[in-house]
Amino acid sequence: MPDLKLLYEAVVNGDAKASLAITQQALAEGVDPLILVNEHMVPAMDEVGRRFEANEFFVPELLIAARAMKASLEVIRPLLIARGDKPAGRVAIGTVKGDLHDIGKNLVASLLEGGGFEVIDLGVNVTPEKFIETVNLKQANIIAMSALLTTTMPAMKSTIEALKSAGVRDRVKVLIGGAPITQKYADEIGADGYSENAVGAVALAKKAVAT
Ligand code: B12
Repeated sequence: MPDLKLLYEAVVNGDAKASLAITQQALAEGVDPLILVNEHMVPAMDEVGRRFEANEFFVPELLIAARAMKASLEVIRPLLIARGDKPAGRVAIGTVKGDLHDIGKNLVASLLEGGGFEVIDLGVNVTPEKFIETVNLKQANIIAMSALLTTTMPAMKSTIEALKSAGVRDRVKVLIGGAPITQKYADEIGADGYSENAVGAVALAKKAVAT
């Protein structure tokens, strides 16, 4: 079994080659992919964020750490998706307008697929109009929005308002998440659910389609 502390270090140091190699070895030895993500890779990104705040890291370091995390997620993603069975609902997921962070959103998307949902991934910088179009044209019954910046959080509120103005708010459940989001904020803007992590997102989505 590889030393998984090295996975944490590989992500923090942006060593994509090492991150991928350790991930592949751990998976080959039967380590649960979610343990790799939740106990090693996500804490590594938190450390990267901490160093960025402390001016020890700058944007290039964030980028190479993200690249290392993505290299590992490429091999983990199919395994998470393979856990699912029949579609439980159709989710339109995206990172809100103005925001380019997609690692957390991609993880949520993979776990939702693994949880049996059909996922339409709209990518990053998604406008309210795009969400509405997906509800209308693709009959999505859940909208999942991600935001990582305090400055882009208000785009969640504008999207919910735009859904109301377009007359489709009652056709969808709206779930939100991302590092700066809280339950209090979700309540304030009238979202139907919030979770602080991707595993919780699946539970939320299941609850949303059951009600
Ligand atoms: C990697 C990173 C980047 C990368 C992103 C690469 C990519 N492809 O995503 C790059 C370099 C591009 C970047 C850019 C910037 N970043 Co940045 N970034 C980060 C960093 C280090 C990690 C984010 C991450 O991937 N975390 C790991 C994932 C797995 O966690 P997560 O996204 O939170 O997702 C989990 C949960 O939140 C939840 N979740 C997420 N979405 C959803 C959705 C739903 C529906 C649900 C239910 C749950 C859920 O589940 C996920 C899995 O468990 C964070 C620090 C941090 N710890 O958050 C800063 C951070 C978010 N960035 C920050 C900043 C300031 C920026 C820049 C403005 C920097 C600059 N000066 O240019 C730009 C903004 C660009 C833009 N317009 O978006 C700040 C934000 C501060 C603030 N309060 O707003 C942070 C917090 C760093 C810091 N501590 O200062 N960044």
